[in-house]
Amino acid sequence: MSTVESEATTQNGHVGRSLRRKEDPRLITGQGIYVDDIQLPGMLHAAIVRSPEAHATITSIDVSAALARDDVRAVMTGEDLAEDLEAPLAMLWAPPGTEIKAPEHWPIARGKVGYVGQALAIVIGDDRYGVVDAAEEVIVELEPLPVVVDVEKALEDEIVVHEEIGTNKAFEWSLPGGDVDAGFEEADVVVERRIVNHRISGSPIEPRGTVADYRAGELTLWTSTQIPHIVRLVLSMQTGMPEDKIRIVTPEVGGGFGAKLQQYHEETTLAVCAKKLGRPIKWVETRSEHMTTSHHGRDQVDYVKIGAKRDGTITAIHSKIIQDLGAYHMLLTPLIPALGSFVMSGCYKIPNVRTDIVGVFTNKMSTDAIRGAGRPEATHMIETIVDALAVELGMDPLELRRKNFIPKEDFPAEIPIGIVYDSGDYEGSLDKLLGMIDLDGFRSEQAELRERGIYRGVGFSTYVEICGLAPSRAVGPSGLGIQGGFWESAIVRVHPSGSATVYTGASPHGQGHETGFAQIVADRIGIDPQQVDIVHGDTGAGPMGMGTYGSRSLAVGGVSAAQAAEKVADKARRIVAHQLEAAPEDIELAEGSFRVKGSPDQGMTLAEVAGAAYVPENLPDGMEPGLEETNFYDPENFVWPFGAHACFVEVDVETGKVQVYRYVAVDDCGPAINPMMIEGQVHGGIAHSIGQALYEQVVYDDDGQLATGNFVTYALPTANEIPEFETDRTETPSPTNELGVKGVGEAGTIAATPAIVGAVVDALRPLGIDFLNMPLTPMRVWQSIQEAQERGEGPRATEQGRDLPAEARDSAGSGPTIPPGQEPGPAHGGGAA
Ligand code: MCN
Repeated sequence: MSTVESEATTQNGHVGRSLRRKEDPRLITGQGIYVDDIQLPGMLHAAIVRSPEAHATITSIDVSAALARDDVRAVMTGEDLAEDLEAPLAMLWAPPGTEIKAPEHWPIARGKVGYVGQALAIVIGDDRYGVVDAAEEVIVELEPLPVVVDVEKALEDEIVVHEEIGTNKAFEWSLPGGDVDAGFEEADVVVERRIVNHRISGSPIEPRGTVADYRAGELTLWTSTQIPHIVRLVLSMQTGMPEDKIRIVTPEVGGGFGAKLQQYHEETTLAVCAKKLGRPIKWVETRSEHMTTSHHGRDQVDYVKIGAKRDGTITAIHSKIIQDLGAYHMLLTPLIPALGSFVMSGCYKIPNVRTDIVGVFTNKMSTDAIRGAGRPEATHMIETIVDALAVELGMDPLELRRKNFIPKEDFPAEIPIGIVYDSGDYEGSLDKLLGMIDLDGFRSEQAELRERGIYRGVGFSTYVEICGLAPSRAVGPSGLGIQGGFWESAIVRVHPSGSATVYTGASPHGQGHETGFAQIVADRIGIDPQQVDIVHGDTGAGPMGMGTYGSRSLAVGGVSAAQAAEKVADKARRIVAHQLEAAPEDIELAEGSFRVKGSPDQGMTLAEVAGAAYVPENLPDGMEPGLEETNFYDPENFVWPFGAHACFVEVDVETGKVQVYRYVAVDDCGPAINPMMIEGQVHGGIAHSIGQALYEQVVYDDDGQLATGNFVTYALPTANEIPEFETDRTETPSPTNELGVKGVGEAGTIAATPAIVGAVVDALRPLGIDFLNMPLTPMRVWQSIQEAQERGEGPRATEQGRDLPAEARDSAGSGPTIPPGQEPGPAHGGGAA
C-alpha cells in the first residue's frame, strides 16, 4: 500500500499537494510506540499520593504501612526529595518588566498544599496496580485552611492562597497603544461587557506518562511532551545533572493541545527516584489525574469596553483581564493572558487600545497554555463586543467589521501597541466566506422558521492571530519581553545512497510534521518525500530545539529545515559542477536531477551526488566530504494568520439545546504545504472550540473540590456533536519567511467561540437575549430564555453608557457591567446530548 502519493516522473512539486500522512499507517495499525509501551528490564512502577484538600497544612505523612508491603520499594515525600533538588519547578516566561510574586513550587509538596491533587508522596514498587493500592495506605494528616476559588473574590485577599506572599495578586501588567481615554471621549457610543472565559482541560487521547532510566551516570527519560529540549534544560536546573547527561525521548505523543507544553512534577520526581533506586521507573497518568493535575486553560474574567463614532468608526478598545492562575505558576502561566493582548484589537484599525492584566492565585490547578493560549480569549472579547456594538449602532455586523478592517494596502501594518502585522487581506477572506453561505437566503429562511417557533442563528468571527513563536528580537528582554529566543534548528543529512534524514527541534504530537517537513525538504533536494525521514522528539539525536506550540513548527522549524535543505542543495550543485566541469551557477535542480541549464541530459541525481560526496577524491579542493547541513533559524517577525468563520445553529427553546448544524471557515495561513493537513488542523481546532462554547467546563466547588474529574462530568463533544465542516482558504504569503507560510494549528480554536456564541445570540435575539457567557449548556440557555422573558425586553447599552449603572460608565475594569440576567447559570448545567 502506498502511504504517500508520489509521481515517479516528477521529483519536485510536492509542496502544495495533499499527500497522505506518512505517519498514519503505523498509527492506525497500532504500531506506534507510546510511553506506556516502553518496557525496560527491572522496571518499577509509581503512583502519586495526591491531596484531597484544596488548601491545607501538612501535619504528618505516615508511609510505614505502604513501605511494609512486599511489593513496595520506596515511598518518598517532598522532604525526602529535598536534598536531591537544586531548584523548584520552573516558571520560565512571564510578561516583561513585571515583578511577579512566585511561591516556591516543589515537585512534591513541602509543608502545605494549594490545590486538590497536589502531590504529597510518590510510591514506587514492582507492580503497576500494587503501587496504587499502596498509595491508599499512606496516611496523610492535613489541617484544612480556608479556600478561595472565585478569582474576583480572591482579589479581595480575604483568604490568601500563599500566606508567605500575603496577597493573591501575583502581578499586574498593561499593554497600551495610543490613548484610550481620549478614544472614549471621542466616541458617540460605548458598549461594555463582562465576559467569563471559563476553565477547560486539554484532554488529549493519550494522557501523560514518563519512564525514567538512570544508568552509568546518564538519565534517559521517555516522556509524553511537546517540548523535549526544554524539559531537559529545566530538569538539569532542578536536579543539577548536566544537560549532556540527560536524554529526553518523546515516542508517539497522542495529542497534547497545550497540556503537554509543560515540565511536570512527575518528570522531576521519577528522574530523581530512578537515580536514587538505580532502577527504571514508569508512571502513567490516569484520566482523572489528567483532569485534576495536568494544567488547565483559559479561566479569565474579562471586562471589555469599546467606543465608536455613530458612523461605526471604532475609536478605542479597553480590556481588563482577571486571570485565574491557579495556586502556582507553571512554565508559562503568567504569560498566557499577555499573548492575547497582542491581538486585542483584532483585525481592526483601532487607534487606541489598552489591555490591563491582573494575575490572581486561587486554590485550583494552575492554568497555562491550552490550544490558542490567550488568543481565543482575546478573539472572543473583540468579536463579541463588535457584534454588540453593531446592535447598538443599528449597523450590520459585517459592515461594521468591513468599515474597520485594516485595509490590504496597509500591510505590513504597525498597530498602536507597536508590533507589525506582516500581511493580510481581511476583506478577501470575508468575501470568500460570504460567497459560500448565501446569507440573504439564510435570513429569509430564519424569519420564516421563527414564525413556526424554530430558532436558527448565524454568528461570525473575523480573526487574526499571532503565531510562529517567535523572533528573538521581538521577544527578548528589550522587546515584548518573553525572555529567551524561540528560533528553531534542523539538520538535513543525505545518506550515501541518496535518501535523507531530517532532525528537527520541533516536536509534533498529531500535526503531521513527518509528512509536511518531508515535502519541503524533498522539493529542495530533488527526491521523493518517501525518501525523507523526519526525526523529532529526541534530544540525543538532533540539535537544540524549542518544541511545538504557538503554531510555530512550520513557520519556524519548517523554514529552518528548508534552509538546511537549501544549503545541502547548494553543496550538491558545487559537487555536480565540479564533476561535470560546469559553473555552480549553471546547475539547476529539475525533474529530480541536478543538471546543467540548457543540457537536460547532463546531470546527476541526488543519489549520484551523495555517492560522490562521501568519496573525497570526487570533490573540489578544500571541500569537506559528506552531504549534511545544520541550520538555526530565528525569524524577523511573528506571522499573522487570519480568516473569516460563520457558524449556523438551531436552538431548541423548550430545552435550551444548541445544535451546530453548519460551520463554514475560510482561513489564510499563507501558501499551503499540505492542504489536507491544514484542513485537518482547522477541523480539530474548531471542534475544540465547539467543545468550549457548548459543552466543556472544568468546575470546582466552593471547597476547591473538582466536580469534573472524568469524561462523565466533563462533557467532551463526540463526533455526534460536531458538524461536517466546510472549509476553504485564501493564500496571502507572509513576507517574514521564504516559504511565505503562517501557522494554522490553533486557527480554528482561536476563531470559533465568538462565531458559535454569536450564532446562539442571533437565534435568540427575538426572545430578548443579547449576550451569553459560555458554555452554552442546555441549562444555561434555557435559564437565560426564562430570565429574558421574565424581564420583558432585552437590556441595551446606550450612547456614552447613559443607561448603564454608574459603575459601568467608569473604566471597563472598575465594576461588573454584565447586563441583568446574564450571570452564569449553574456551573455545569448539561452536556453533550
Ligand atoms: N501547515 C501546512 N501549510 C501551512 C501551514 C501549516 O501544511 N501553510 C501544516 C504544517 O505542516 C503542520 C500543520 O499544518 O503539519 C500545523 O502546523 P503549524 O501551524 O506550524 O502548527 P504546529 O505544528 O506548531 O502545531 C501546534 C498547534 C498547537 S499550538 C496545538 S496546541 C495543537 C495543534 O497545533 N495541538 C494538536 N494541532 C494539534 N493537532 C493534533 N492532532 N493534536 C494536537 O494535540
